[in-house]
Amino acid sequence: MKEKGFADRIKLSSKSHSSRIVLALDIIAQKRYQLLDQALSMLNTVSQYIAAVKINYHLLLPLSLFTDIKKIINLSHDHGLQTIADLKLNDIASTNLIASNYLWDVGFDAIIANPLVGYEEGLEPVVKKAHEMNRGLILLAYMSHKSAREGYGLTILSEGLRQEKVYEFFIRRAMEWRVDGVIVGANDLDILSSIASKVKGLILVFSPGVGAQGGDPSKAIMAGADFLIVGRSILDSKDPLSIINGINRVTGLME
Ligand code: OMP
Repeated sequence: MKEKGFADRIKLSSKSHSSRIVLALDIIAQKRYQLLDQALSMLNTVSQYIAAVKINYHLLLPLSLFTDIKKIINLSHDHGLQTIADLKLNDIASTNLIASNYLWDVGFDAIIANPLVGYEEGLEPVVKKAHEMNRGLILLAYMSHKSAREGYGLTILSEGLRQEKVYEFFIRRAMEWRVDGVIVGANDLDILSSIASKVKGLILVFSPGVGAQGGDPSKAIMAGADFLIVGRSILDSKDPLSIINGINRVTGLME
């Protein structure tokens, strides 16, 4: 039987942990040597109540990939969680391929990439390799911060002189490239629901921007997000579990 791909694995994890939360493990420590212990300890505290873990530059830059990051990935997998590498990959194909191969080798289940770089000589080999290996690719579609509109929200004349928004163009790319997920900020609910209705059942919608960035978890889910990417409101809390349980209560389970 064919091994399940990333999208199926994260849906399963979501069901078994009764959660749509992707924890952004954006640990900040007073001393660099404390980062790994704090990351592992946070994971041990919350692992039963989240669906996946996302690892960003906060850990990817200071920690060593094949020892420290590997420990975080192994612990996540031991708890049945999926792992996502967040470098917003955005370079020429040969560099993207080297970077993504290291991330697959260390055990990540999915990578976040920027579709702006294009397919041919851009992300093509990464998409192909991800699918060969049953791993996932997640593309940025509309980011969560205020000035997202200055790039992702621009109106462009694309092929055939068709007028559309950059995020609409990126969604077409995401469908053509058959990626597994798109990132759409939880702060602009109109854009979130317009994108979610286009990709429903085809591509998972991951939505950052709730909590610290002002978005509302239940509204984001109602607008069509499948998963919420949440960092600081959990990590900075004295009681991370109460924040997680609060989010899980209002967001319900995937169908
Ligand atoms: P908090 O704002 O602390 O909840 O963290 C949000 C996480 O999602 C961080 O790791 C960001 O890097 C990430 N993120 C966004 O905040 N906005 C985006 O548009 C995209 C991402 C992302 O790709 O994960």
